[in-house]
Amino acid sequence: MRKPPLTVRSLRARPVVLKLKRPVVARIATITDWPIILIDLLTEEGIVGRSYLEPYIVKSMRYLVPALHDLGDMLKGRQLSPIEIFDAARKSLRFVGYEGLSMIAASGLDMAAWDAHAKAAGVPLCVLLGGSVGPVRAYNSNGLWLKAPEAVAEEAIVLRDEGGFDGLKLRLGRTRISEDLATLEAVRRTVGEDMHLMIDFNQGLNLAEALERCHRIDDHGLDWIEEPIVYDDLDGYAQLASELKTPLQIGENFYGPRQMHVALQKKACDLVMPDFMRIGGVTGWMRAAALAGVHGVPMSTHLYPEVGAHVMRVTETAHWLEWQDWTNPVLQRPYRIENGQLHIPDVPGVGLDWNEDAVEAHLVS
Ligand code: SMN
Ligand code: MG
Repeated sequence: MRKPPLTVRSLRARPVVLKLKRPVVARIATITDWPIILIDLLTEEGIVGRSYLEPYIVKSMRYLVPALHDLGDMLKGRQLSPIEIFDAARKSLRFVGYEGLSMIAASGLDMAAWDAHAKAAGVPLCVLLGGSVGPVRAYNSNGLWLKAPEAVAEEAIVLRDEGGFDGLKLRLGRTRISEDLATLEAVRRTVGEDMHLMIDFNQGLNLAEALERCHRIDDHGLDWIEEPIVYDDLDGYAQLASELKTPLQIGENFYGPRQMHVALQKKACDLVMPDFMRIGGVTGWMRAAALAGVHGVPMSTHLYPEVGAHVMRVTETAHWLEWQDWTNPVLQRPYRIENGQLHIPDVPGVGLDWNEDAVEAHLVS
């Protein structure tokens, strides 16, 4: 007999801040403190849906946490059907705009709702979505920020050996091109020709600089060049994509599938890598994955490796999962990485549980 649907009881959002083991040092920002909002979506039936958000900026949690609580209050008593919940959350914020913080809050809620939904069905999320539990190919994105070339090359070995990875992402955008080139060469010398190397400029260049730098690294056998210029300059991206041989990667700043549609229409990139807190959680990802499939564009994840692993199992053009372990300290059972692959735990839902001692130690108000 069909089980009755879950009913939303309340939402709890808790802000924590972790010190990054390897601080983010990019052209546009340095981040030492990593904000995480832990979301628990409680139901009348006792099932708890869990997700988290990583909004980059600690103070942003001061407005995101109340927004999440408001959504929880609004949805109290409602049937927990993830797509309906997501659409209701977005529509409730339509007058302040669909993007930015509205989308981030709705995405966090959405991921928790899908977790609860899969738990109620008693299956891992990837199974609920029509797939199976299995490994997902990942590259290590835990470091390789803007440091001296030799230091980056040394760290590349450490990151490779953290999980037998055959893909690494390094960041470029140093003051001088020569320093970027020296870093690329040092890393390549150290890890060898077989290592897949992705590079990320984190939006640090203007178009003229990007044209010059990207052409200079275009023959380095890179898997992709990511976000060389400000994320919303799609005309600039279209020019870069048409000139470069190396695949151009964007997407972590798409707010919803429609922005991805516009980027694909403009031929602004060769690859896409939506971020779960901006694309619209699992619901937004699945809608975007259909678009990527239609266009034949390889699709990678950005942050959120746990939920990312589940949806990659059912993504037609699944490419690379971005592995980042920055949330691991507050997780009860961090996902296992082996031979460069992420292994999904065979448990109902996404498989997120909080390490409450660690949460308590890092909670902020
Ligand atoms: C990134 C991730 C996390 C913090 C800053 C920058 C980056 C990526 O753009 O793609 O990993
Ligand atoms: Mg990036």
